[in-house]
Amino acid sequence: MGIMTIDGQAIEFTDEPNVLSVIRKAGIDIPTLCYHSELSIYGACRLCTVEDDRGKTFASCSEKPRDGMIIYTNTPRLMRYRKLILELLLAAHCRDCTTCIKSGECHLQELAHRMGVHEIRFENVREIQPIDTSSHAIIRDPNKCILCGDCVRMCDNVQNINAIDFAYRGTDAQVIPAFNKKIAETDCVGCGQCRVVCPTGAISIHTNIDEVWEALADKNTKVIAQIAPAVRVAIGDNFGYAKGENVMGKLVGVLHRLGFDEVYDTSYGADLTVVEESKEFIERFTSGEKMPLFTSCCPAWVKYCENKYPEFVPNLSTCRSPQQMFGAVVREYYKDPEKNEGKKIVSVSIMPCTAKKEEILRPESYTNGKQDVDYVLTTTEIVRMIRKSGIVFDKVEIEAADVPFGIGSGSGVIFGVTGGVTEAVLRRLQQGHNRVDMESIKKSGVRGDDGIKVLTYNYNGREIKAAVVNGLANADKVLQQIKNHEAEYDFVEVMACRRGCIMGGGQPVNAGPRTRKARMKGLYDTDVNTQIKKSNENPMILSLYDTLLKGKEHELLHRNFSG
Ligand code: HC1
Ligand code: SF4
Repeated sequence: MGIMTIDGQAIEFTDEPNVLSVIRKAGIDIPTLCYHSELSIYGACRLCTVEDDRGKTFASCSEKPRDGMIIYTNTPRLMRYRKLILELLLAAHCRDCTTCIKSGECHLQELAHRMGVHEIRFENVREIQPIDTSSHAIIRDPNKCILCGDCVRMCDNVQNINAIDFAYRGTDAQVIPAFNKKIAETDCVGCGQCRVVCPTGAISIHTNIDEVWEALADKNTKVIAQIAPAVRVAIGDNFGYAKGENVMGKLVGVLHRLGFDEVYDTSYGADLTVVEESKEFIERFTSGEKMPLFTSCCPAWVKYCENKYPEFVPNLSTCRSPQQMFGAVVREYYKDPEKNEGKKIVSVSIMPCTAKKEEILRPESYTNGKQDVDYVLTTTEIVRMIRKSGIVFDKVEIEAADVPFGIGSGSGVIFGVTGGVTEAVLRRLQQGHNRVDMESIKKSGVRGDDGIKVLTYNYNGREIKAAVVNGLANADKVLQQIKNHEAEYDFVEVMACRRGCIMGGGQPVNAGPRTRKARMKGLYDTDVNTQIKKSNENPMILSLYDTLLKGKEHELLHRNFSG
């Protein structure tokens, strides 16, 4: 603890990790390009450089706060310095800003405007590099990379994958996959978290917007949408709503206006997953085989497990993810000529996640050798489509999702936040279903945004020990514990993205702690306002088991993992 003077203001600090955090505490939004509070400090961009009372300059992100420090953040020298840094960065950057996918959201562009960089005195001598479109999740454009290293540290520190790294030196330096491979040839799991922290358009979403426009325009096609839980609380603030507000009703209305014939809710698919996964869990818990059971609804996690821990593949639940269960059920439902009206069915899912684009292509999730979901659009892509259409989001009347697949329980909705799958499964196992029963599960330690949470639950006199994990580096720690017999669990939920799908790689960017909390609260509030709390009490699910799913549970709802 101590006091430092920032631009003449006395500011107290306690456990702030660096001078930059104290400056931000003082209400000064000092520019940075390579600083993220959750990543290791790199100190490369130097934009956060400040000056002390003796005229010494230093990067505030990599300096510890000391009692009695006197610093200045906005002297003419610093202003000139920052402008020069940006000018140099822009000099080595491709300048197709008007057509860049990141235009309007690009942090470099924003800072250049803020710092008054309106001309660049230097010539761009960097050689043009090929764009890597090999991944179905992300696209890498090295010509837009400013070498801040944010993606490298995200992929390493948070996801423990190291699919990309710095290569070469000096003006030849680049961020590339090892041995200059294509990104699809690496261990990349498609989580898109590198894209979330990339300040420019160097990493972007592999978009499927054009294919979906085409389907929407085709009169002989019935286009079906499913909306994932985490989308509804992340899209509204792009159209003037409060952060985290659930705008599902508006979104359904907008999608109908865009031309989607039926708009359903992936929470329905999540309810199916809960019913199937709970059944599978109890079978394994009773027999003791293939324990602990790992959830398998996050495709980036599944890929990570296959790549790095193939010995644990049998522990993954055989359940398809909610997206895939939903896709299979929808495909089956529309086989009926009365339902498809003689039209081709195009199934589109609206997801917070880039890895879902790869999941739809995994053959073990196909039904009878056929792909179920045709396209995945991320929240970011659907925002772009809505903007392009000119539809004014808040002018559209709210609408309910369509039947029969538009009703999800509260359990299905909370899938979008870390701990949601575990909480939903425990609800399923709980005998009662009143407020008190639900409250006891909520208080079990399943909620909150810690990277690893451990909890126990009493099931018929036997203790179930569960671990709830988010972030793949955290998953790695838990897998190592299990492997080394340092911990024993019965049920392990893993979501690759920190805090779960609400922070997925396809969500709109620039989401700080306030946004994270608001999205989390948005989903939990939705659950509170949903009368059906347990997946197995969703009447639309129950009727499905007696009709379309009869004898087809395995064919439509389960898969076989490779490895
Ligand atoms: Fe998710 Fe899931 S919760 S994986 O985060 O299990 O993407 O929202 O749709 O499939 O339901 C994502 C979210 C999503 C699936 C569900
Ligand atoms: Fe790494 Fe995920 Fe980016 Fe792939 S998508 S490079 S795994 S952060």
